[in-house]
Amino acid sequence: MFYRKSQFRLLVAIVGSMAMFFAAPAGAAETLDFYITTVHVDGKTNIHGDANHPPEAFPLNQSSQGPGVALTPPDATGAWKIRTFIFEPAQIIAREGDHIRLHFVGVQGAHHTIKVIGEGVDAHLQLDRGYVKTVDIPSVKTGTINIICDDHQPTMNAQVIVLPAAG
Ligand SMILES: [Cu+2]
Repeated sequence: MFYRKSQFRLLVAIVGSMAMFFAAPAGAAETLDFYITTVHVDGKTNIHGDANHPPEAFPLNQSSQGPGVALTPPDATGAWKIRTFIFEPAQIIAREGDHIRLHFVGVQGAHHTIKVIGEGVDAHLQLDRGYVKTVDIPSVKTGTINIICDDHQPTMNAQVIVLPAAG
């Protein structure tokens, strides 16, 4: 067979792209974007009761759990609240070799001091409300990556669970 040069180049390109397609193993590494939002959850009630609640006593004997769980005693009207800080989502699954990007979205809480620690990862960031900050991990390793907010312990934690690559 005889091909003109331009036809030959085209043929090489097509065969080359097919080879790449067939060479890609099942379960090949992916690029994954995860958005992790800062959240606080509030429970509000009143020692005298209100339109939505029966009377609820303030938990006087509850020992402090740290800044991640804040109890605000009853005000002059008897209203009191509990607030806890969390990441949403708190658990993420990836596979060995995946390229993952963790985008932290500051929605609730004025400020968070966040660390992302695992095999080959040691990132520290300051996150103010209204900002999005990204931790880019080009190739994750099997194991656990811990995400911790130093400002809101013991509750504000998350994990990336990295499973072995698919066979
Ligand atoms: Cu925090």
